[in-house]
Amino acid sequence: MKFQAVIFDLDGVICFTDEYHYRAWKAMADGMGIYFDRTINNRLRGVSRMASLEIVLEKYDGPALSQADKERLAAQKNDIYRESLHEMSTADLSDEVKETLDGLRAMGLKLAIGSSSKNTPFILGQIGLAGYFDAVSDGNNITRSKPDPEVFVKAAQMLGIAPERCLVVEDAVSGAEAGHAGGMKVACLGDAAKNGAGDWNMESIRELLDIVKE
Ligand code: B16
Ligand code: MG
Repeated sequence: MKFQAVIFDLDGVICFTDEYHYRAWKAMADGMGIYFDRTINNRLRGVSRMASLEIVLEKYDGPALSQADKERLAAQKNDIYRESLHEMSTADLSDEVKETLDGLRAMGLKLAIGSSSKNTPFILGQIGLAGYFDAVSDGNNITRSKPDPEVFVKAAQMLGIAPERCLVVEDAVSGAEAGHAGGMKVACLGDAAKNGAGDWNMESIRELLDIVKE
């Protein structure tokens, strides 16, 4: 087989937290009188928390904000977001995703997470995947956000597998760019697939079971 490992983005691939992110940013922005809508929210896909805040603040025209102010705003958003993550459960892991993961593993592939989110361990726990992956590279072990390849390169290193033998699965254009910049092939879903950002642009995650055999 061409691939020895599959590295999955989390939000938008394994589970769907977009609506929770949207509501939390919207609450923070409303509190500051900043215009925010779903089109702006779409630009935050795969982008780290602090880089997302800078995008939200493009519509802010009040007094200058210090670094401490920005950290407070990001923490405020994260508190609202974390609260909503308590609503997630094993019901948020679809059969389609679980069967695909199990199918890939049964084929002998190593499976990893490559997510920008610092909430990755909490989310994996909520959906019943704590301890499932062979490696977890996330917002807690990187210094540069996607489209920088750091999160995927670190995942490949944790697995001990060369980048060209790893397939990245992404829903964000910035994430697909990150995979390519890391020397990996990329299979896309959702927004990134609509934009043709992947080497494969899928309608269903189940297509991975065939892609890895090509
Ligand atoms: P947090 P992914 C990304 O996760 C989300 O797509 C993005 O919207 C979010 O801002 C980022 O994680 C950081 O999340 O605030 O939880 O650290 O798509 O890379 O799995
Ligand atoms: Mg994503």
